[in-house]
This record gives sequence, structure tokens and C-alpha cells, in this order.
Amino acid sequence: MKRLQQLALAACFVLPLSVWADVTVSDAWVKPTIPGTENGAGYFVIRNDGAQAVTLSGVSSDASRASEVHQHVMNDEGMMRMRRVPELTINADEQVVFQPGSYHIMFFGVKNPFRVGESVAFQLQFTDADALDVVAEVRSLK
Ligand SMILES: [Cu+2]
Repeated sequence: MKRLQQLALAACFVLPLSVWADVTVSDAWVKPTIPGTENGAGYFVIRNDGAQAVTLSGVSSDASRASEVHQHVMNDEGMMRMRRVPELTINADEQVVFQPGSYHIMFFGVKNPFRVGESVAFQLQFTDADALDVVAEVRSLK
């Protein structure tokens, strides 16, 4: 009985740690904005090394009027279209690659043109984890 109580006590201290999100973003970059246009796109690899799935629920940035998580999808006519992704789940021990033609961060109404060598800051929001600050380098298409 004593041992059981000790185990229960230990679990109380250990449990909060196990639900901590362990999400990292790497290789963050944004495309330079095309002169005469006001939208931009950002890419990165997001990895979940935690024990539980996390759900990306949005993005915010001071660099543009609005920003959204997007995905490219094929429509009925076989055309690639972009669609807003309200929630994206990243399972435990998995990663999702944001890249041209796939998932991306869409920046609407870029305030100052994204120029190569500069950086763009944004923040990723999760339903079940703390927000994550990201600084992306402006890079030419690779
Ligand atoms: Cu888009």
C-alpha cells in the first residue's frame, strides 16, 4: 500500500512533464515577394519529438496584414489550388514538411517586400501547446 502511494505521488510529478510539447521548427525560409504583388509564402520543417500529437491551429505575423496555414490541393478540374488548413495535426515522433506545392504559410498583404537576406518573424499557434516563435530567412527558390 505504501508503495502504491509512492507511485501515485511520483506520477503526479512526472505527468505534467510528459504532456509538455516538444515541437521544433527547422530550415525556415520565405520566398522573396514578386515585385508588384503583395502576398508571400513561408516554408519549414516542423517536428514533434513529444509523446503526444500536437495540432497547429494558426499563425500570426506582424510582417503582413494576415497570415494562414495553407495546403495545395488538386481541384475537380485538375488544377492546383490553395486551401486554408484550419488545423494540422503532427503526430508524436513525426514531422511535416512545408514546401512549395504543399503546405505553406501564406502571408496576405506583405507590409514591406520580402528581400533576399532579410528575415521574417511569425508565430505558430497550437491548440494543445505553447506558441512557437519562428524567424525565417528570405531565400531565393531552391
Ligand atoms: Cu497559399
